[in-house]
Amino acid sequence: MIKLFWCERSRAMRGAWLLEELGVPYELVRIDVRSEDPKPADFRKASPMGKVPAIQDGDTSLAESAAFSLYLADKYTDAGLAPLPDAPDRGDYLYWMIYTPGTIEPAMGEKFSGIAPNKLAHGWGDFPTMIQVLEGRLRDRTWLLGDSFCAADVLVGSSVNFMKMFGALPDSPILDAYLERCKARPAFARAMAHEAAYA
Ligand SMILES: N[C@@H](CCC(=O)N[C@@H](CS)C(=O)NCC(=O)O)C(=O)O
Repeated sequence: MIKLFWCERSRAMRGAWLLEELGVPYELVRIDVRSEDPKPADFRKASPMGKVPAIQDGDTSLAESAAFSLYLADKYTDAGLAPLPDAPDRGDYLYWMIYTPGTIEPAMGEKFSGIAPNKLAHGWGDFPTMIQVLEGRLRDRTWLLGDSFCAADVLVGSSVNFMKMFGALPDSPILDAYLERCKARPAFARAMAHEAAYA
């Protein structure tokens, strides 16, 4: 069975959410990333940076939520969370899969750390443009690819949730409505239920 290396109140929620959306059984392995205690060897192998979430699936183990989400959504293709490689929206899908690690997260770092925006020099653009581009994408769409929910919605939806929780989300009816749609998904609620044990 797939192991999900997970910690409460962390980005690991998105790993649980994806696995719940896929309907794949998994074992939740809690790693307390806030403690200095030595971590198990299988976790250290999966996550050289010592970060959650990470997964182990047989001989394959990897961290970085976008990386393992690509892996899982392609492996469990019947769940319909990833367009097939030759589908017309595969390019859009890949772009939005990488929007979280490539653009949202560094732009959040810019905002939280008070780094001066410099979209010419910074690979992620800047925080206001990141929000503007996301709003533009979701203005007339239910989900990032239109009518069908995909794995990129797990990554981006969880990032929007994160920004909302930390007061970093500007006033945005478009992103607020998107977040409500994400939260209304039964798989989101099942992933959040893991948190309750550590509240
Ligand atoms: N880019 C990573 C970010 C993961 C990450 O930063 N996880 C944090 C918790 S939210 C962590 O494990 N921090 C512990 C540490 O770095 O020691 C991903 O998307 O999976």
